[in-house]
Amino acid sequence: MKDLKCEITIDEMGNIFAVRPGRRKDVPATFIGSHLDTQPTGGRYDGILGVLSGVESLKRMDEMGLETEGGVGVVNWTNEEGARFPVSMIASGVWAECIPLSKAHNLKEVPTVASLPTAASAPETMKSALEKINYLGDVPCSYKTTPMAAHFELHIEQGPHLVSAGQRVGVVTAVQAYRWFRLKIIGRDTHTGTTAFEHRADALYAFALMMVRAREVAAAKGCLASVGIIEVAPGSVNTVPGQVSFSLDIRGPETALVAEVERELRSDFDKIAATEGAGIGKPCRVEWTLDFDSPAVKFHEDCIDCVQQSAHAVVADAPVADTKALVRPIMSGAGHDSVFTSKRVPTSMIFVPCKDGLSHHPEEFSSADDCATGASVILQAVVRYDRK
Ligand code: HGY
Ligand code: MN
Ligand code: MN
Ligand code: MN
Repeated sequence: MKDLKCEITIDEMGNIFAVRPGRRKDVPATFIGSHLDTQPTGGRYDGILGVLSGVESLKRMDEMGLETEGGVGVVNWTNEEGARFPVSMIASGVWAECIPLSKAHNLKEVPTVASLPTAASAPETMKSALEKINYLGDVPCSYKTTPMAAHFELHIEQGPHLVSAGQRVGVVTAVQAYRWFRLKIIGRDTHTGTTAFEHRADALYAFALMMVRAREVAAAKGCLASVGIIEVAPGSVNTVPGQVSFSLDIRGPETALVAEVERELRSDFDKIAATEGAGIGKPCRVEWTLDFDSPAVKFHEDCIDCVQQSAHAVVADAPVADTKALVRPIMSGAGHDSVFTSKRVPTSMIFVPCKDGLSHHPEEFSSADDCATGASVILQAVVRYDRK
């Protein structure tokens, strides 16, 4: 960024905004945004491609000597993944004034991540982590303080559809709904050698039955239910676990379906808990905590149209008969910062294919050609939008 003449600000969520000024100072800049944070075993493209496409776009504008009407900016949204601080898309959520700053700053590091050699020695809050790396800016984190004319995001698909159909660009029309919970099953610690099955309140056995049920209920409704973090206590070979805490990520194409899965699992988990330990009159019980709720989002037609035209223009010189086949509408299975920016400003998003549809994995890969195609579409869309 050093050779780009940009105005850089960092806000109180650590979001970094770099704006290349345009002719007019009285209108907000148009932003290209995504995130640089990743997963414990994340890849090199999820989020990072989007931010780099923004930097590359500003460089290309400089090389072309292009003067835009409004400014054009790049934004790196903090903690989009929710891997280190367990609420995803939180910094764009605070910017959109959909999540309170206090909730974000008080988030405690996920213990498994806190134990990673690269993370801090003891679990810390998001605010202290931002202070430690000097990313706790004094600019309020809000769309009112850092207004945007529009937000464009380039991302790898993180799924199999584009790559299996040989398509080049996915124009994101919608993002599925998802909810994140923390659950705790409370049973009773007992000796593994002296306690018959019917005299146990085995929290881990109850958890195993709940996992099977979660997949059955979610699959029946075309949804997904996943557990990514589990902690078993007391954690001894010869003590039946009396407590299991775990994360639950429920996703579906419609908000109502996710709500139905949640409702059904709450009742089914209670039934499973009630049977485990009934023999001793001390059945297990389940506690739920909702950490995050992102309803399904549809992007506005006008925004989709802007990137649609740019995508066709970019692939037009591809050596294939029908370029229409190279660009397709697509729903996103993953959450993105565009979910929250779309609540406040015109937002559009495009995908490029990734190898085997793999993501949140070290072998995540998108070819240089696909990355370049995506970045060209974003550059074209921003210039097109600026000239509207
Ligand atoms: O969880 C997600 O969909 C994204 O990786 N934040
Ligand atoms: Mn991402
Ligand atoms: Mn991700
Ligand atoms: Mn049921």
